[in-house]
Amino acid sequence: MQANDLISAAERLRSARRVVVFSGAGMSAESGIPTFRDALTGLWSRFDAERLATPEAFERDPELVWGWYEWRRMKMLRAQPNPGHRALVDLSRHVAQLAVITQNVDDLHERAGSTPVLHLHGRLNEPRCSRCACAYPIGDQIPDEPQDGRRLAPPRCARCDGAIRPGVVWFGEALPLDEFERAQDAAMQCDVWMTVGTSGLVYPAAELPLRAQRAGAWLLQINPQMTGLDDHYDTCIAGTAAATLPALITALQDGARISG
Ligand code: BJW
Ligand code: ZN
Repeated sequence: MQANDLISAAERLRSARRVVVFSGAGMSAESGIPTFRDALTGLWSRFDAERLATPEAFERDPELVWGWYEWRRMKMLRAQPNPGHRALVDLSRHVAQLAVITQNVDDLHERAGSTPVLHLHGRLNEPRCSRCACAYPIGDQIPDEPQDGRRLAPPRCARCDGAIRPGVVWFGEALPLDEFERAQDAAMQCDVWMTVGTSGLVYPAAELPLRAQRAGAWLLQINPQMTGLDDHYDTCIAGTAAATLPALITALQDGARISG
């Protein structure tokens, strides 16, 4: 982790009024939730996205898809927010306005205490009917039997008997309009945009940092690896979310003590 970059990022944050944190799967990796595209540990190194993360896949084989998402939902329920999630809650006490925009389908930002959290790709704990779209109350019980991702029949809708589907945004589906519009507004209005733990490969979410930059924001990226969008960022800090974000808060607090 580069100390100078941390200090200059902390200075930017100190003078910012509106800050956006844009998170991806790397944010929750240190909570034990696998990313998608990391070469050895990513979900898609073992599972085929085409067979699992499209509306066509659910139509073709609902039991395969529902079983896989239930396995992931159980992983999420067992996971806890990591020091990176908690550092963002600390950050919100240092800036006038902090919005979290996440591509993640887990609820770890909320459980850490962040608010507001905009979910661009939906939420694992909000399944709905695939036919009439009404919400299905799934609860947060973790079964005694290990849920290992095997095929599982989706529950049926109480209103129309349609199959219940995961509450996530699959490839080819539109993002939730209200949350995407609010994310676009936040991008246009922020002074600092901070991207954490995303490969930046999935659109339209990946356009948001560029939109923020065009509107005048200063762009910071935190990721242990390079990403396709590195060249667009004003500063890239190579490090993980759970190590870098608390270090950034420490730098912010140290600077405040020195200048105060
Ligand atoms: C760490 C770390 C640590 C590791 N600390 N970091 C051009 C323009 C517009 C659209 C398209 C386009 N070309 C193609 C499209 C279509 C498509 C798309 O973008 N495809 C690309 C793959 C090319 N987009 C869509 O289909 C979207 N919809 C759409 O465009 O609709 C149009 C429409 C309009 C109107 C009506 C109808 C349609 C929808 C996209 C939905 C994406 N859904 C998924 C699955 C969600 C469900 C599920 O959970 O299964 O969302 S895909 C998957 O990727 C998931 C993620 O949110 C998303 C982003 O992944 P993320 O978070 O970046 O994870 P990784 O694994 O890629 O990266 C992890 C990063 O963390 C890495 O960089 C690591 O280094 C780092 N890391 N450990 C910090 N400890
Ligand atoms: Zn229904």
